[in-house]
Amino acid sequence: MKSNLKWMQLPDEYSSFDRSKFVILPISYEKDLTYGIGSAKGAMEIVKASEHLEYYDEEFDCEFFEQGIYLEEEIKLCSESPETMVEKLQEKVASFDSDKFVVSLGGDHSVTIGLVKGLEKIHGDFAVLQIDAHSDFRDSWNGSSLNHACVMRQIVDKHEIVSVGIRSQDKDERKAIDKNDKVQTIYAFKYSFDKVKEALLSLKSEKLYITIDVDGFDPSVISCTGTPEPGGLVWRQVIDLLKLCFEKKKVIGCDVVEFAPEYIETKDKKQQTSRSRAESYILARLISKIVSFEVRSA
Ligand SMILES: [Mn+2]
Repeated sequence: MKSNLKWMQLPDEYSSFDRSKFVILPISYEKDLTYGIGSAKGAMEIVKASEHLEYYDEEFDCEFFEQGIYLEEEIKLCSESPETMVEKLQEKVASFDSDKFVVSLGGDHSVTIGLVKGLEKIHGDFAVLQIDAHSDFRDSWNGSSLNHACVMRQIVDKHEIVSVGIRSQDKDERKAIDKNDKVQTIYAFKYSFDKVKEALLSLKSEKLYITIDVDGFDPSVISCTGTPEPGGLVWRQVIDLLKLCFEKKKVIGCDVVEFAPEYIETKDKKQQTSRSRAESYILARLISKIVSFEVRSA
């Protein structure tokens, strides 16, 4: 059954596929997680929260929906193998024309493997900026190399990587990253805007894909995620660094992953906790900022 949900409940004029530059792609997928669960439901909670967004962005002085924002049907992949998930997302993303800007929501971080493969077919060469608490650079995890702990390791052979906000890793990951000259890591404890700028300017590719694991944020901003880590990036830091990406590079798309909403059961219904509801809204707002950056920089 097709749902009637629309991003921000935009009228048809601003939300039909043909007239929209932006495509929101909600993904439900989680497998073999490390600690907490629930990222399968993250995308649709962000979509529902988008209903409460203002149509105007004060920072960029623009009505960012004007180029159109189309909401795809939710892609449900929880019962699929990691291999099938990667294949299906790759096909889906490769089916869009290069003038669409795809914003994928949800799932655990392994979805990025499929999304990036799909974008390779459209855009060829590009670098990847990762906002994350974890390096995600393991060779395999729980018996699979297509696991959320291995995402960047899967991507690095074809793409330069800038990782920002990292504050949790394994010794072997550290060794692998240090000897791989395609990876630049800006650890959370050494974070500065200038370091991000320097890293972006050093990239060979003009094009950039952005993957945002919500645990890159400090838990005071986003706590509903499988593995929250203290000492992360705050809202303003993330907004400023994203803005910089759009100023310095041609951003070709992005994803926001690992949001795991929390629920409480009352006698007649199950609903998000107030914290989780707030975070769904914060992430919807993050998407409207990203759309604004692209509208302003295009
Ligand atoms: Mn991650």
